Parts: sequence; structure tokens; C-alpha cells
Amino acid sequence: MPLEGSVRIVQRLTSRGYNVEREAVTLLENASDPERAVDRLLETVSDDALVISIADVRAILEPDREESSGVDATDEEVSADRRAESTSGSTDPAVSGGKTPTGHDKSTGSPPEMEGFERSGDGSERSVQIDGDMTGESTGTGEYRDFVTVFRDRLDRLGSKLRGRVNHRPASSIESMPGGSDVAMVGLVNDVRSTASGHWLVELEDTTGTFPFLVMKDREFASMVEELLYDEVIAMEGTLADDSGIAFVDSIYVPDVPRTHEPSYADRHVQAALISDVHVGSDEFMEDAWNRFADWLHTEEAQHVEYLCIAGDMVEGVGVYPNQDEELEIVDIYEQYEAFNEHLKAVPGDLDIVMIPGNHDAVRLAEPQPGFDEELREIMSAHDAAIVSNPSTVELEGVSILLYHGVSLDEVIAELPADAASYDEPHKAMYQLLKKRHVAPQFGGHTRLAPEERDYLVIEDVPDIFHTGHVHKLGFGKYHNVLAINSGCWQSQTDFQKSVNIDPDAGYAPIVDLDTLDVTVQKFS
Ligand code: D5M
Ligand code: FE
Ligand code: ZN
Repeated sequence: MPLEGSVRIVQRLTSRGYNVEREAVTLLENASDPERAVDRLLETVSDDALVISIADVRAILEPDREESSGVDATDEEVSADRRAESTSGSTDPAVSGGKTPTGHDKSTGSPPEMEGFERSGDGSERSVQIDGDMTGESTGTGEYRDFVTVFRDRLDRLGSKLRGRVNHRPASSIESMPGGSDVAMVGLVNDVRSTASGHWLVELEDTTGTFPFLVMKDREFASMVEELLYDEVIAMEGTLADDSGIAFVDSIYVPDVPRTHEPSYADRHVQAALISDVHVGSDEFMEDAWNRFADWLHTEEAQHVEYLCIAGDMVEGVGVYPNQDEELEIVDIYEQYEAFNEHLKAVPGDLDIVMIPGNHDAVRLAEPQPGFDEELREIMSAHDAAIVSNPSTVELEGVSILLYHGVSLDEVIAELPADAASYDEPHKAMYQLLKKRHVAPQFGGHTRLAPEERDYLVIEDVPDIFHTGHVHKLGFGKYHNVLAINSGCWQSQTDFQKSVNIDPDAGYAPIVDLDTLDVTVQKFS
């Protein structure tokens, strides 16, 4: 995949778990061969590094400083380039899934009042059940054997979704079978390489070892290889070569969601607002849009909205990205949560609220992320929200919603072909996670994984709704009847996002009918 300017550079680096200084991106973009520069950077930069600095980039560019005349390009030249880029791409808000946002034209600044109506239902029909909350269950010590255990658990549980479909054998016995035998294996994707003649070599790993499978480029399933991520669990079926050293693939299986999957619906007309990425404390937090949203929730139009799910990034946090402090309105993390709590108070007190943390929140970055600690729970006590881990599943009146913040989406979008996953259609990247039945398959790069006894990131049961955020883009659609929604954000474009042409969908609230799984989008910006 060729590099396409700064966005692509950032995608490649973030997909490997690095944050990157804006100036570093500019420098890479202006290198004589940006793609090679990023390759070189990835080879040389320390595995422990969290942030790619301008110094890291200079270090790898130094040898060809002469040829890369763009290195010293002035800001003006760079931004002129960017203007060209941004006019060529569409900047329409990405409201996908065939729905149009309904304009919100409530122009009053009047206090949130319930004027002569009551929220539908008396509360007795409500039900909120949490499943898969790992808060307080963390057992990992961070040692190597914990990683072994978590991958074993993944292979066990996702493998069991595949083992009934193929006549599988462990890697170690496949290599001792006679040439020409029909073979099948269930394993983690350990390596994917293209051969000189354009075929694919996929190495699968199980508890007994690894075995290579060759996918010929002209087979109809060859495109499936381009959608593979490291460490996802798949099955391959084929024929052993004469020397039993490799198998020629005839079929590839992924755990997937059955096409016939039938979602559950609520028994009455009731709605949930699904939002994320509030980023309180950022200069760009859109307080006015948030207030319009909170006001709207008090109106008759919103009387059926009885649930609110917030999929992470409540606050902007501190020290999450380089130079972030330049755009902080509130610099103290606890004060950010206090301010968030004040904004939460503006929404009706009779909503049932469920929240998970994101990468800007003050919990460990490695996934799964436990729900907030006691101190933060006390601060965020408005409306007695259910505070659970990232990811968690919440069942609202029988409708299960898998809540996951979405950091892996950056990686899925960077690694997979654009028609399979892109920032403009974030729900398609979510489809990939549903196919793989895992919210963050690729730990091979730098995505932070907390080793646990159990892989909490496996999508064991098919949810009715999959809700993520993080990429600050709004998009939704259905995959095998599962509704995937990536909610936008409440933060207008940051300087960093501007510099890499990320155009966020800010100030939208997708509202789901739990009795039909239909979505309407309310716009407040
Ligand atoms: O990230 C929002 C989106 O923007 C997500 O796709 C990552 C990307 N992003 C934003 N700032 C940076 C920096 N500094 N480096 C790399 N990627 C970035 P969120 O984490 O929700 O703010
Ligand atoms: Fe965010
Ligand atoms: Zn995020």
C-alpha cells in the first residue's frame, strides 16, 4: 500500500502503537521517500518508545538529508500542500448507513425542563445487565507466561467456533502426514507474506507449533488474505505438498457472525443514545453542542430515550499525546472529571447511563481497561452511572450492546484495504472485528495488551449492537444483522487532526430504537 501523505504516515505509526509529534509527521512527509523513511523509523525506533519525536525522525533521515530537500520546507509550503489535499477530498460529514442527520433547530438557551410530559415508561420496565465487566478481575502480572495464557485462551475459545467446521489436526501432526493428504488446521495467524510470484504464504500457529499454508493468488478466496491481521484465529483446509512441508489451501474459515443471526429486540418502543469521545477539558470540547444535546434529552422529542451509553474518552486527559497541554482548557485530570460530571448532570437524571473508559481516560492504557477506580467513580457520581470495563457488554431490555472504545480501529484501518476499512466508513472496520470475533486482534504490533488469564477481548457471543468510538467519525450499518455504530465525538478538530487532515464528526448523537434497531442521528453542532 503506497503512502498517501500525512494521514497515511500517522496511520502506519499509530497502528504500531506509537503516538507521533506533529513536526515529526511533517518531516517524514517531506522525506524523499516517505514510505522508506517510515519503514526505517519502525526498524530503528525502540519498542518501548511511546512517542515518535522529531529527533527520532531526524536520526533516520540524517544520511539522506541532502536528497530530501523538503526537510527544511517552511510551514507555508507545507500548509499549501495541505490545502491542495483537503480540497481534493470530500469534507462532507460522514453520516453513513443511508440515514440523514435530522437537524436540531432548538435555538433556545432555556433551562432543561420537562414540560408537561414524562419520559416514557415509569422505569419499572427498564433493565440493565452487565456482562464481561473485568473491573477488579485483573490477574495479570505482566510476565511472559501470562501472554502465553491469554493467547491460549483466545485460540481455545475462537478455535471452538471453527473446529466443528473442519477436520483439523495440530501443526505437529500435519508435518508427519504423508504428502498429498487432505489437511486442516485451526490456529493464530503468525505470519502473512507474499511470494515472489504473488501468491500468499500464511503461517498458522497452535500449541504444538506452526505450519505454512500457500494461498494461490488466483483462488477466489485469495482476497481474504488481505483482510487478515496477525494473531486472529482462522482455519485453513487444503492438500499437503509431496514433501509434507507446506499445504495448498482450498478453503479459509473465520469465526464470523452467522448470516442467519437473529438479533433480539426490546418489547416496547424505547431508545438509547450512543455517544463517545466527550473530551471535557480540551480547548476543543464543544460545550454548546453538548448543552444542546442535554437540553434536547429533556424535550418531548426525546421522551423515549431512556438509556445513554458513553464509549470512552470522557475527558481529554493529560499527557496522552505530545503537545497536548497546549490545547488543554483544564490541566488537572481530577478537575477534568469534575467538569465532566457537571456536564453529565445536565442530562436528565432519570436516564440509565453506562460508561466505559477510553485511551484518554485515567485508567491503564493496556486492554482490557478496567472501569474507573473508586476516586474517579466518586467524582463521576452524577446519575449513578454504571461504570464498567473497556470492553463490556450491557444488555438493555434484552438487547445486548458490546461497548468497546475502539483503539484497534486505527490499526484495522491502516492494515486493511480501503474498501474493507476506512475512516470515512468506520462501521466497516467494525465489521472486520465482528468477523474476527475479537475487538483488538493484532497484538503483534504495539497495541497495548494486558496479559490476563482470559482473553476478555474475544467476542464470545454475537451482540445485537456493537458500539465503538475513538476515531471521531460517525458511521453505522448492519453486518449479518448486527448493528455496528461508531459514534462521532464532542471535540472539534484539534491542531494535530488539522495537520493530518482528520475531519471529525463532532456534535452528533446516534439514537437507536431498541425495539427495531433503527438509527436516527441528532445533530447538535
Ligand atoms: O483519537 C482520535 C483519532 O485521532 C484516532 O483515530 C487517533 C487519532 N489521533 C489523534 N491525535 C493523535 C496523535 N497525536 N497521534 C496519533 N494519532 C492521533 P483520540 O485518542 O480519541 O483523541
Ligand atoms: Fe477520542
Ligand atoms: Zn480515543
